[in-house]
Amino acid sequence: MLYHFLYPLHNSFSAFNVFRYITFRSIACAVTAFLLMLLLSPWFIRKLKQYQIGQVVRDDGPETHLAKKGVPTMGGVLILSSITISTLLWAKLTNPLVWLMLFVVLFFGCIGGIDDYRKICKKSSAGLSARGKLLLQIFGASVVGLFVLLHPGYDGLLSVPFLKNIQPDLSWFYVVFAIFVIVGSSNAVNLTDGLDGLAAGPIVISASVYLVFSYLAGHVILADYLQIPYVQGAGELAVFCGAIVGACLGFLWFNAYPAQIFMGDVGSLALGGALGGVAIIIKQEILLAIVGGIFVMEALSVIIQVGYFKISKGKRIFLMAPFHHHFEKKGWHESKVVVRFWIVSIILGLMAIATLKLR
Ligand code: 57M
Repeated sequence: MLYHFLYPLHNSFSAFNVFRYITFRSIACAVTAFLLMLLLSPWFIRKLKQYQIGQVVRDDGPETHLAKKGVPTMGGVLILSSITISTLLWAKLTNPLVWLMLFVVLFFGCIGGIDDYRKICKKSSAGLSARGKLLLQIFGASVVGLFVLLHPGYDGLLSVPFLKNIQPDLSWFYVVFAIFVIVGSSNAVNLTDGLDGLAAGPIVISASVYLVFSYLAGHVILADYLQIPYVQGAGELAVFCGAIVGACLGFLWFNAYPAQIFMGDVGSLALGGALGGVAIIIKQEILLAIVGGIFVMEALSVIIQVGYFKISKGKRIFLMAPFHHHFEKKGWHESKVVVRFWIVSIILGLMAIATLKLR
């Protein structure tokens, strides 16, 4: 919004020329989202306590988690508010990709919010049915897939890291692929969000990497030089990624151990869906498996554990899934698990950026 009001005045006020630069607006957006979280979280935490929107903790988890009962949750409502406000302030609002990503993050946030509300406020043992949640996620993801496939200037080509000359045209199957990436990412982040700061850290790292890739994908000269797909208008998604980085850093300030607030499904499903959506739109889908390796590992640990549990009629491969609980059961303190997962996430993020030169 600020771009549309202030950049046109740059002939009178030369300083306003800065609003044309995506780099400036991405950083400003991140700082805005961060400050909104820092300023509003104490008030929001008080409100969550006042309305008794506290975490219900299952009794079959690590014993240390029982002490977390009642911790205010649904902090994702504030995260998504900060992301939306900052993006509306700093992004070019004539760019359809900005609105598409705001739709994704808010639609997936609503799915998570309904789930949280049913679980916490209605004290029902379960939130949305798994089937209901999945169908809603598939619908949200299919909107992105159809947009990319049908919108002029976009296509169903799949880019493969390291292999610049291989770009299979998935055509209509691209919608199915987009659903797999976005729904998979949403649920993987949801499973990861099981320790203080465990989800927010890798989200900040992943969104930072996608901020860089969005900028490059939207820059016709740099995209050509780096031999990555040029995606018209993708640069504005760097501003959106900046909002995610800033909002999650601000959330981490209060979610760091011992957490004063959890993000809830409203946050984890939305942020995972947003990462998947950006990956699809800027055509860096497979890259998400690298930079979001922590999320992939956590989801795979559950798939392997549940699958083996059923096949072996009750045996387990891990002490507990998702993977972070396995290390807790091995005696690692929660903070040690989280910081070590962050370290792995940073290494994966650096490897993801390195793929730019490995083509
Ligand atoms: C998402 N939710 C956390 C919080 C957060 C199939 C099975 C693997 C599903 C899985 C599951 O239920 N996943 C749901 C994980 C929960 O966090 C809430 O959920 C939101 C994110 N969706 O924002 O509101 C708990 O996580 C802890 N937490 C923190 N700090 C945070 O910043 O400490 C969360 C955020 C919170 C809090 O304790 O209550 C969760 O873990 O439920 N199930 C599991 O993850 C369970 N694993 C399991 O059942 N494993 C079995 C299966 C695979 C056979 C096994 O390995 O044998 C574990 N989760 C819990 N208890 N809570 C273990 C049992």
